Amino acid sequence: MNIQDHNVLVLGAGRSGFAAARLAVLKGAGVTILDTVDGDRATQIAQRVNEQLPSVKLITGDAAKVFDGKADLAVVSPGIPLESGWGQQVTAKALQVIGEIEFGFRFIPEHVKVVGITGTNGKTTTTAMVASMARENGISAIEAGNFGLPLCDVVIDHPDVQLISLELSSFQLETIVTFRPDIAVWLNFAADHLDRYASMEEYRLAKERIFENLSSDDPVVAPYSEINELPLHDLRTISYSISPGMAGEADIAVSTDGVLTIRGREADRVDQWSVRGRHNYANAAAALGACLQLDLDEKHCLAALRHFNGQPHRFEVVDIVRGVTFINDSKSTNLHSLEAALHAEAEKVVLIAGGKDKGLNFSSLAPLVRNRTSAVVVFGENRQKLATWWAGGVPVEVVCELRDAVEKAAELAAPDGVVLFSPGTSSFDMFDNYEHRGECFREAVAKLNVPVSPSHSEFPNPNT
Ligand code: UMA
Ligand code: ADP
Repeated sequence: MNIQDHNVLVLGAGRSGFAAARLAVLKGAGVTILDTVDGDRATQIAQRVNEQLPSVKLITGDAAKVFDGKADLAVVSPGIPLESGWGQQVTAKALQVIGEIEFGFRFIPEHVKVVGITGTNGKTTTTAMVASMARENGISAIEAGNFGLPLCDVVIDHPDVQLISLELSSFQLETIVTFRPDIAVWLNFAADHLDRYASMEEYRLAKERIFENLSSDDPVVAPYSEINELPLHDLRTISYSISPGMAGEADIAVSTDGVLTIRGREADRVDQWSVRGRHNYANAAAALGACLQLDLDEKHCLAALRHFNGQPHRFEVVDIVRGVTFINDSKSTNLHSLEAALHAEAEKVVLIAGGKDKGLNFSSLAPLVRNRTSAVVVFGENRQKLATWWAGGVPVEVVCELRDAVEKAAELAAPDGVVLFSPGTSSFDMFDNYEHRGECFREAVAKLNVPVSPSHSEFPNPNT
């Protein structure tokens, strides 16, 4: 793609927008960045642009909202819906409108392999697994995309990379045009992001765009049970499954007693792997499917799984306190991830759930909650609703703060039990983000380890 002396308009000055602007400048374009933010954040952006991209024109706040200049190319950040009034208005006079993934993709050398990974849950974990399997094979691989590192940054900063394990959100897929991964991985689909999409169908169609430029030789890795529902036409599929009795059906399967089979042949046992939880076996099977299609060595891929410990805040064991295991699954922000977490452990758990009330109805999970938990502690904005939906069967305790939830759960857990923190909704009622929420959980668990001083507990100071 030649953009020398073209006018490039970049929408959004976050990670994607900044990376796209860097790449456009490097390729000789004249660049304008628009960002509707004002105040301190706008000042910070201006400082960064002045220091690192002095040739770029930056327009923020109200001036950005009314911008109506022309451009040869507009590159849109994923957090900005193209259908939004502003998105449409400012891109109306651009000759071409694409997203950051499409823009970066146009500059990736042919020999670099791209594994594109999408799905409602498991993208980050699977993206990291693919990269770690590739590295175990001696290949220089990097995780990028929704994972956190914009594709345009990879193009600039990692010229020697051989494989890009690319996490793709529906937001990013909305604005592709020619993007075509060497291998597409479809993990699963469930309700989410209904604040951005008018319907589940619209959300699904955005995700399914990962397949739209594939040709019949390009492999697609997908769950066995979903293959017939995907728009794959004549594409080559590699199926995987963690459902019972699938060893002879799916190309890659994990049986209920933990045996991994590849095309029916016993290849490994999941008790050799470091990750915990059945949903992570599905992610591992998908990652393996992609890597084997790249002709990576199976033994090295399986070796990677032996020391792949998962990603922080995703079904992560943070501590064992007086025999009780505490699992931090703060990244569980929808019903589907909560459901997976409840299925993940063999024994019943004490569940801590709750958070922002984003309009989700959790009543459908009541039977599973009764089956898979010995007690539940709910906290956060939607706590009363959860308590009502899940009442009956197992004790449901209602508390306000996460710290109290951890203490209560510790009391309720059996001596060798498991406390599972899988909120099932977003964190913005009480925390900056899911990472902050996960750190608070970790701190609350650490406090359980601190012995309470007898003078404090038995003889409280009446003045405090
Ligand atoms: N902005 C406007 N006007 C608007 C909306 C936003 O000017 O109407 C500006 C904001 O002021 C801000 C910038 O746009 O300065 C932010 O752009 P962005 O929201 O696209 O965020 P980036 O920093 O570019 O990060 C994006 C992804 N964010 C989103 O999709 C919301 C990151 O995914 C991704 O890691 C990063 O690109 C690199 O590829 C995050 C995410 O939350 C992790 N993703 C969602 C998820 O996983 O559920 C999809
Ligand atoms: P994503 O990047 O798609 O959000 P993550 O790997 O960050 O996926 O995991 C998000 C949440 O989903 C975590 O709570 C995690 O435990 C859960 N999860 C991971 N893999 C799966 C899966 N295959 N199915 C359902 N839930 C999953």
